[in-house]
Amino acid sequence: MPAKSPLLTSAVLLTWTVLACWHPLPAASPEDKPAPEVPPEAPAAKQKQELVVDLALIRRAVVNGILNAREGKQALEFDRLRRDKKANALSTEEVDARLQKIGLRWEAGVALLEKLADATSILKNGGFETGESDPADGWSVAASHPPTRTKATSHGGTYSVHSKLTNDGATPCEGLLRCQTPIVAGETYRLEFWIKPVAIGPSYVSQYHLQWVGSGRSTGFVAFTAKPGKWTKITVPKLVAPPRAKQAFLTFRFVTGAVEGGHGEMYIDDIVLR
Ligand SMILES: [Ca+2]
Repeated sequence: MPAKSPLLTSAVLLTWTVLACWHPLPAASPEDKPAPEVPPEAPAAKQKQELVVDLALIRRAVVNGILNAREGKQALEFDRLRRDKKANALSTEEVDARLQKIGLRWEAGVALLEKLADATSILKNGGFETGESDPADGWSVAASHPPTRTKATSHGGTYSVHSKLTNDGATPCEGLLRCQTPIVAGETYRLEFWIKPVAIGPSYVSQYHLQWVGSGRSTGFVAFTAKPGKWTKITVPKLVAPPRAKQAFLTFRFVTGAVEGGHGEMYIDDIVLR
């Protein structure tokens, strides 16, 4: 057997050493990039999470004034119908017969379940429907031009909150809408709300700010906007409560800059954190 050349032996050893030490780096994924703490203005969720309709949820919706007792019963029965239809491919006649028994049209049933989804929110009175005074139960307002509760328009129910700012000369205006709710550190939350801008004038900015009380962290002020004239849903997914966070302190800020003619007007409704 011919002796191995020392050169070949060294080459083999080197290859083995390199192979043994080489750990391929994982492929770069979007998560590797330093992501902003929260995504900026995000479009409405394309896929809604499946709503689990049970008696506890119905009870919560009724207690919070999201549905009345009759609607609660209808929502429960409609959800059963929806599931049966999906599983058993019911005929049109069978669906119609059951809808008649429930006392609903299909679209009305879907609308009830959408309202019911708000009952999964950990924010109380996100639709501003309850409260004797301005702004509404569970909310506070502040700054030079505080927003007001109104019946002028709403996304859901009767009420929404309105902010209208018009600079006097170049003096800026600001309105704050706030609420606070207990949260669980480490859990992932999702913020949803509806806005209807009326006018977005020079220097006008609308923002949300979520402070994780107890952790010293926040999302910072994040701007949101939409086309004036119609209700638009803003969704902020994947808000992870940091360690030691005990409460979420949510602020909506409407503000103009120090410019002549600065103005802006917006309605906000159905604010949900879940
Ligand atoms: Ca409302």
